Amino acid sequence: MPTSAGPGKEILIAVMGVTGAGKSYFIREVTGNSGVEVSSGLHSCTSKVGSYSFEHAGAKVTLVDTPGFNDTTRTDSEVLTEICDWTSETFKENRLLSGIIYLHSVTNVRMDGSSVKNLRMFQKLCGRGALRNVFLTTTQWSKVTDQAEGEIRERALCEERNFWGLLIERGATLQRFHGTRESGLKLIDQLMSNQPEALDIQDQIVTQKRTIVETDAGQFINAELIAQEKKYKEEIESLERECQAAIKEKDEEMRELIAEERARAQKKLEKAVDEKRRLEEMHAEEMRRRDIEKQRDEERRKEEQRETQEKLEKAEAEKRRKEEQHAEELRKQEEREERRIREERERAAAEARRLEELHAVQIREQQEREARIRSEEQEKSTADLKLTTELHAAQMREQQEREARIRSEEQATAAAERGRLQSMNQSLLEEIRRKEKKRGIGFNIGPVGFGIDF
Ligand SMILES: Nc1nc2c(ncn2[C@@H]2O[C@H](COP(=O)(O)OP(=O)(O)O)[C@@H](O)[C@H]2O)c(=O)[nH]1
Ligand SMILES: [Mg+2]
Repeated sequence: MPTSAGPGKEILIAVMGVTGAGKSYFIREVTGNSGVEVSSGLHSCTSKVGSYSFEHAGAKVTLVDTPGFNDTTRTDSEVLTEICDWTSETFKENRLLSGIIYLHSVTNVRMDGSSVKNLRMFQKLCGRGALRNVFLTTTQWSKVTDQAEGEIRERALCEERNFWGLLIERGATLQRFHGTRESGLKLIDQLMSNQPEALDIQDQIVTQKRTIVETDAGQFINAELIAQEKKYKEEIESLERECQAAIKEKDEEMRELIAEERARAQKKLEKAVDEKRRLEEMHAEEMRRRDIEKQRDEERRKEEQRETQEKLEKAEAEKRRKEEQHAEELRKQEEREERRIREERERAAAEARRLEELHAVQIREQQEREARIRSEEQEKSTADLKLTTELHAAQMREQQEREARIRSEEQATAAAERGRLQSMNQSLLEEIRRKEKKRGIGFNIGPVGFGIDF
């Protein structure tokens, strides 16, 4: 069962093979879409690429019907162009193929030229990378009367390296489609879990920007046409010679047969030449388109460059503006910061001043307090001193008075003593005088020279 499919996911599967292989039949059976046109004869119905989607296993499965390179109504280059347009478009939309179912009718008794050419074209379109997503599928088994015969043909397809052998060696898988929806869904279920891959043609056209003629598939068609041109020219020359011989031999019947043959070869040659010319014109046209596209790309590139330059300049200007704005903001911020610091300093200075003043006031108060205390102490000590002095003075006075009193008392005592002594002396002198008088000697004794000092 598929694992990688999920809701909303698209599984893209291309159905390829020669006209008549059963591509449209397969798609109609699997999708159940009766609108898919299945051919009833040898003429092809699928001349254009057509997509048919249906819901399956929770995913949208899109089957893509492609024209074969043996289309009865279109040339190989037209078919290639049709396929290139579709593959390029889906590649640009990032829609890669999860699988390619390459159909081949098992009723084909042998590998005819168109089957081989178609397979070569398929190889060129697909490349080696996407081969692991390729189912080489045999169809129309119900039409084979002898199953064993069908199996022999299938085995021959796989064993022949020029046909499916090499592709199987390189990763493609052999499958069978039994003509029923169930059988078709079995194939799709196996492809759903594949890793989608790009085809070589998508890479060459979209990524490498080659023209269709320059792609491997385009080169293959071109080489085929050159080979055809050469082959038909040689065929015509040979028929020409045969015709001359018939004329020489006067074989009118043979000459007519050869002339018819030559006319057919001539027609084929003209067709090949025509297609080759168309291919060349297509190439020239594509080259012109590519040149115009290149020119447009160049102009777009220049325009983009100019726009990028403008954007760059704008971005530069914007950057400058932002830088200036930032610088301005920084400057303002710095100014704010400076102002804040200044204010802070001023506030701090004011606070310091206030504190100083407060301190000075406190000191002053302290000093005043101290001075007051000192003065009070001084006053007190002065008063004490005065008191002491007064006390001392009083004591001195008392002392002096006492001394004076004592002196005075002593003086008085001394004076009294002197008086007493003087009176004693007087008394003594009078005594002497009186005694002298009596003996008749008179002398005058004055106060004797002695005295008593105190
Ligand atoms: N029975 C049977 N017929 C088939 C099968 N595939 C294709 N056909 C018939 O083969 C013819 C060509 O088929 P178609 O799908 O148109 O081929 P296309 O050119 O590859 O698209 C048609 O008549 C189909 O009915 C098949 O698997 N079984
Ligand atoms: Mg068809």
